[in-house]
Amino acid sequence: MSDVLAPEAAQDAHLSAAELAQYREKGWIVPKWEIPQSLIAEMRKEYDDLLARNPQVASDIILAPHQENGGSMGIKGSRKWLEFATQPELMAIARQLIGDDIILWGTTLFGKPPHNGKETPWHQDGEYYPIKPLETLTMWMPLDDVTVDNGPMKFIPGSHTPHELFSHSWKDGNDKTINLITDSKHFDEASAEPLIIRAGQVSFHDVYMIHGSNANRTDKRRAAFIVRLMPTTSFYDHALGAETGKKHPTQGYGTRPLYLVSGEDRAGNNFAIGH
Ligand SMILES: O=C(O)CCC(=O)C(=O)O
Repeated sequence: MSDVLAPEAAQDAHLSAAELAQYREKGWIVPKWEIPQSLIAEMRKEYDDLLARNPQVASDIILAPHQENGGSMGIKGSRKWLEFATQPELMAIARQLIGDDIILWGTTLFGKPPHNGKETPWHQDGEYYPIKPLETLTMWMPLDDVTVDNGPMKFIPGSHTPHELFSHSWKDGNDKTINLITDSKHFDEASAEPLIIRAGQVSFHDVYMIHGSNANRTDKRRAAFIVRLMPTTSFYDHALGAETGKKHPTQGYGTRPLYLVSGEDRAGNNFAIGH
């Protein structure tokens, strides 16, 4: 695929009414538009460089790779991840889903390395977030092709529709990327749909949707770059994040920098603590 977007490719960076309806009904959407393969190659190279610069860090979950100086895990990151996160086509699609005014408040790399890439248990993203009212759109971009075997994301379709956080229970163990797990009484695992997409495709999912991914036991990596966006009508409460984040110190919810990536701050106080 060429770097220069053909006109029809640019048009694909737009969700049709049917795609918007699918997002509302199921809780996620994979648009027709794809990240050009040349950019995927750049992202993979940036990922390899990041791992080389941070040899002390396990690749299963790396928080805030876009922060050059640390972030909550003390990663030596790079602003390149901000550029990847805010490419115009992604922003155009995000605006259709959460409106014109958008704050980027987080990025993560889930590495799913070969052979023993950790499981991400069932959860709702919103269980963790200090955002009021709770809103976040996640953009999930695999750097490698996802197969049925290498730990695809699994979604419980429609689980976002009550707009409710279900009960979660803490399960100890460092065999998983997160420890707060949605209680099984709230959903039917048999209804899960795996997200089998190739590198270049992007999935957008709702903050209330129940999802997770199995361990990767194959000999192929399944890394993904994840971006968290919120409409600026919500308030990112750093004080609450510091409190609730005590259970997840590496998440750094109390110190996350916010980036206004589209429009203006409608809540008006998101930048009161300065960024
Ligand atoms: O990449 C994964 O396997 C899990 C990602 C996830 O749970 C998320 O992005 O919310």
